Amino acid sequence: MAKLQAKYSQEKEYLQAVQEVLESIEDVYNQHPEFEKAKIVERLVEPDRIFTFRVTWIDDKGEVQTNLGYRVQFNSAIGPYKGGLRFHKAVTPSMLKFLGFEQTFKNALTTLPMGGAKGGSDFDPVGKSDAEIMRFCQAFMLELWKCIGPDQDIPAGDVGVGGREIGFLYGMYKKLAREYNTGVLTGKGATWGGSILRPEATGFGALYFTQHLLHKAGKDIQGKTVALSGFGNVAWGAATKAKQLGAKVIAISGPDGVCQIPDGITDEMIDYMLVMRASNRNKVEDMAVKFPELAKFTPGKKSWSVKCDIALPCAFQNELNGDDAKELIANGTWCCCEVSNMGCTPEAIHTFQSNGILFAPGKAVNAGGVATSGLEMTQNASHISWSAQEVDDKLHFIMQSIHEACVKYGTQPDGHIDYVKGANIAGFMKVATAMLEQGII
Ligand code: 2IT
Repeated sequence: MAKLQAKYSQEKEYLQAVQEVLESIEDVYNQHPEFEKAKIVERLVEPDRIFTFRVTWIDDKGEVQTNLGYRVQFNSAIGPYKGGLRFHKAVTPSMLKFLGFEQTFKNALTTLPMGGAKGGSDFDPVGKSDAEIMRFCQAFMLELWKCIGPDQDIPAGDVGVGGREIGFLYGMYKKLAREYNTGVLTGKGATWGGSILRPEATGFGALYFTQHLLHKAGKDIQGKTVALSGFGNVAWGAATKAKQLGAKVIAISGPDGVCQIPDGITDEMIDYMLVMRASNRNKVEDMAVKFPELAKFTPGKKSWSVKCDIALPCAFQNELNGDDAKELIANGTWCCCEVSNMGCTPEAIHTFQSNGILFAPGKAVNAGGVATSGLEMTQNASHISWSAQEVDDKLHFIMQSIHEACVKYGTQPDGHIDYVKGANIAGFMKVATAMLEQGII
């Protein structure tokens, strides 16, 4: 860790993600001298390769714009590179390295054979027209297509990249590669190889995981209040399933503030989240404008200021800090499942764990998204399409398996379950064993 800190002193998110995993696996690592001999950790913390490219496109005013594009192929020990693309103004190599590193362990937890990757651009979708989004996606693919393939590297969506963007990206990929294998990207439209339930999968899977966690702790989600952050694809899926399971979603949020919904979110409001996301306005206030009787907007506040039983960060890394965790606990919150990647700061996780709050990390909770991408790849490779029921059954089974793996590796001598350790050790053991068996490469 000290060596990495010296070498990558500017890469805060990457160092944070690596530190959490290395702390979790220390004891297990020391029990396996063969890992040390093969320098598994030294190899595992470095991406296999990073592609960096310039993306130039023309905006609606006719002005030339230039952004940077990246693809971080992190680890291929258990399968081809797999992970999303993030379009956000704050994207840096550090951010994508942390996400690719996390993805490697998350994908290992899914039970499916997928390595870890991440990519994206510092392109800011906020305020962009559909035509600008299309031209950017096409320009991005002009470079990316050489790096990817259905058996090499399979990108998908992440923050700022949803079904619309995947459509534009796939259209350009076909033109360039003259390859018509839809398996090169996941999160596609339902009529051209997309899996039913992929849009819902991250949020649904997160709620299935939360159900298992609560059940193990002798609790039930029925009738509980849930505060979640964001209003994008992940928050939408989480709100949908939370409501279906009988919970009351009383807060959603955006970069502009929080919307409190004291009587619980309605189906119409959940549908409106999709409209808000597609508008590229990035303002949660729009919910309160549309539903003034049901939602109250407070600028500058987070969902963590709202009294709730269960907190579900669904937006961005480090969106819930130590002070937020203290505020939640003071307001009676007793469970936090991280749905965003690294949504909680180390201080927040420490605060939750030392106060006996049920806590589970993103790489376990949100793995249903990429798992369903894996199911999409399977359907594409066999030229078939499963029903919603079939996909949902498989997603259920995968989330249950991930929960069991966390329990297996995370149960402490005093009987309590450390889900952070459990997820990290379970993912690590699978990747490390595969690396060991494949020799020094
Ligand atoms: O963080 C994630 O797991 C994703 N953005 C989904 C990746 C994927 O390949 O479906």
